[in-house]
Amino acid sequence: MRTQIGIVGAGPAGLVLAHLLHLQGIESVVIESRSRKYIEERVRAGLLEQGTVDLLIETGVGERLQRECLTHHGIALRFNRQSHRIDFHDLTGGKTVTIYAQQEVIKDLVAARLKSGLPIIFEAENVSVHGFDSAEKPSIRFRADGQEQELHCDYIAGCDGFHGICRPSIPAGVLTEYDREYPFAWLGILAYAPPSSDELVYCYHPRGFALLTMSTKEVSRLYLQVPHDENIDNWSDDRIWSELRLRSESGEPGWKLNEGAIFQKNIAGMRSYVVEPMQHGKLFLAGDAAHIVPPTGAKGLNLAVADVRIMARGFAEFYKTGKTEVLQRYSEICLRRVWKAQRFSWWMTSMLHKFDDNNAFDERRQIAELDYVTTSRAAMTSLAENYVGLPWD
Ligand code: RFL
Ligand code: PHB
Repeated sequence: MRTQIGIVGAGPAGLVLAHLLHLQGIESVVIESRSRKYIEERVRAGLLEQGTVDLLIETGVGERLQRECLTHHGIALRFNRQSHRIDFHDLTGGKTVTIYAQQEVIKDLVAARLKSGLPIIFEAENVSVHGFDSAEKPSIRFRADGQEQELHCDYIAGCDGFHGICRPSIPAGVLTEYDREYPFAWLGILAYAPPSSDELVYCYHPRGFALLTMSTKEVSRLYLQVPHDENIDNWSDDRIWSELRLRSESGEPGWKLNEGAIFQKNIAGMRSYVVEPMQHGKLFLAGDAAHIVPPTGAKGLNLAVADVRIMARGFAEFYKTGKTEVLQRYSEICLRRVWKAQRFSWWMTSMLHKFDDNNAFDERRQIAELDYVTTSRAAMTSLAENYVGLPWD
């Protein structure tokens, strides 16, 4: 089997890349270890930056998104029992963010690709990448439909997420890892309860952080800061609701947390991680395969899309002109944006979470920071422009 670009992973990075390449007339094959059903049903958050939404619409896969999404013009930061709104629309010259779950983006991209008759190989086993750092042509070996197969290609795109095989296939000594783990995790739930507020509410509370967000107008998505090694069995539905009520309490007249049946519960760790460079020979990494952020800034999917936008530009330049200027600078171009998103995600996380080693000084400082961010137009603008997404490059 032969193609121009072999793509490992059918997450947002792999599928958006395959779509952008197709629009440029570049062939690719997507190789995914899970089933179509699994990737289309894996429930993930989906807060999309303005630029991500614009890209999906402009490239013809935003039709259902436009019909079903929820557009948000701002968020609230809540502390000392008071909410403070950050008005993105006003502060960024009309930009907004959009709620549309990640698995819905996946469904739309898979449907578009299959409708065009283009290949995605699901349930590929023993995927491995070869020949990307030598003069020979790269290839991807895997087992599918009961047969060992090999895909020969010009380049490999490693879009296989944080636990994938592409990054670890790069020889030792090439990559430098930058890593920070946080001493807490997020317990997340989905509940059949209409959102209590039209916009997201980020709550700083002496008991720990809480986030009120939503999946649809009928389903709330709610998060609580918990210790990093917390066991989900310690959290009954009653305990979750009582903790959410406490942490989201507000003096606003009429404030009430809407409650309902919880139908999903999980705990996810928090980490900041980057590898440099994001490329080696003819293997290019994108999305979570190269970097992860704590979810407080809602940047993960958006960064994955931003990476593959640059990668697609590089491949287009190569196939049109034979030049590799953009490909050679791929890592450098992406990392400037990645590090700004890392900084923002770390800053939001540090400002809003309770750290066990915080003393009374740190707590006062955190409140002063929140007070500043919600009263200075300059500080609010800085938060807003990062949240809606910095320019692509
Ligand atoms: P993905 O989505 O992990 O996709 C990788 C794909 O590769 C497949 N794979 C393999 N395929 C072949 N061979 C192998 N050996 C393979 N190994 C793995 C996997 O099955 C999968 O299909 O990576 P990608 O494409 O880079 O996309 C990254 C995003 O998914 C991720 O950053 C976001 O989910 C992060 N994230 C959020 N991002 C946002 O932009 N907005 C949000 O609101 C948001 N909220 C979140 C989040 C992540 C969270 N968790 C679970 C940490 C909230 C949470 C709680
Ligand atoms: C979500 O909707 O699940 C979500 C929103 C914003 C975040 C993280 C998660 O910062």
